[in-house]
Amino acid sequence: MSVHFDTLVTGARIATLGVSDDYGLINDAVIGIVDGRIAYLGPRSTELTSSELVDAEGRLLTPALVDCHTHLVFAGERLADFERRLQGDGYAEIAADGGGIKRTMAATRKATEDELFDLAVPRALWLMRSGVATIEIKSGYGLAVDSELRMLRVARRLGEALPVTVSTSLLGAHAVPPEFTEDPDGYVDLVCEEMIPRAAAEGLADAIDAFCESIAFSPQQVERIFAAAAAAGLPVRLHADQLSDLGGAELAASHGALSADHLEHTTAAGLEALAAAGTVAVLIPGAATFLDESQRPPIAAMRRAGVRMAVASDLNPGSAPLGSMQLAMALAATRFGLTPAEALHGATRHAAAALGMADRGEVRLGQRADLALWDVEDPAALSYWFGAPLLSQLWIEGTVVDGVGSNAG
Ligand code: DI6
Ligand code: FE
Repeated sequence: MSVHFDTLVTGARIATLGVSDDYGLINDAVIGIVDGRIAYLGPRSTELTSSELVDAEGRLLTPALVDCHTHLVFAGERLADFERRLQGDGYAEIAADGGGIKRTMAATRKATEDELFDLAVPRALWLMRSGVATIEIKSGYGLAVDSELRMLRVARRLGEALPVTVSTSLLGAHAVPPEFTEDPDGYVDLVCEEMIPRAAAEGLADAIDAFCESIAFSPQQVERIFAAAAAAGLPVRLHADQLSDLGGAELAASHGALSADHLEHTTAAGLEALAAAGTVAVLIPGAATFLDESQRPPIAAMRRAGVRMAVASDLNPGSAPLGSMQLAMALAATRFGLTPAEALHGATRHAAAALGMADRGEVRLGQRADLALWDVEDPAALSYWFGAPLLSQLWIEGTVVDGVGSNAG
């Protein structure tokens, strides 16, 4: 009796990531795809037939990558800030005198929805060319009700116009906008009483995020935002302990956050809280590298505490103009000391967990057929090459994405 598939991929070295601390490699297994799902994973046999047949010729196949932290919808670049930083000015210093997030806010508020969309499409394509099939996108450059919702609408449109899955986070609490300089708590009221309820009612946000930092929002203000998220039935995530330790990890964990992101300054107590809550630590080596921060997140302690570590690009105009998850993995290895296996788990399985998605991030029966075929054989090569385009072919929900890999098609 023959079994028919939409697609069969033969001859791949498959990094299944089905084991927690290694690649879970299987050589020369066959993957069968039906209706966008992995329907077979096992030995080759003459009974397996398919509409499409792909011979991987010994190349590496992994789950498609998941970028679980980006700010890729924005207008205006920050080249003036960049040049100032190269002259020695600090990120917080530039933010304090008119640059930083507020500079991007001014440009983003002026842009129309169509303009923001047109600017964001190529950035999403950059990530897809590095093997990404799922992208989290935050708002946070509107800092007013209408412009924040506009950013989320653009993110939703990207998910409809492109084959990638887009997961959205409302980051109204990214910075205090100029109208509220004298009344930051008044701005938090606006986030809690208008932005979050409207984003929830209009189905625009999959999660609520906040930036907990001395230059942004205090733990007390974040508490209020998280309470409003809970009232709206939305999960939370947090930019925590990036530039200083304000107890952001403990705060995120105490609200059962999906993820706590950055964590350069997190203490042992914070890591234990994350492990106990099952909150994923999202590592962002691109921002630490671009800002030339010497403080690294406590990776060894994360391992000891059993915290799941994801890796993300943070694609944004200020701290991480980084358009490649492969480069994010390479930086996670070289700058933060992750093993290449940890970096790959971090860019797939754990990143999916950071988005609350259980249907992707591994090569296993029943998972979405979001798969990346690479022009390498050894999975460590993905964390070794800096910015080389190694993607051969990308499938999203079982369908080949044209124009993003070296395999013309
Ligand atoms: N942390 C970051 O690294 C980005 N946002 C945040 O909360 C920076 C965003 C920017 O500078 O535009
Ligand atoms: Fe960020």
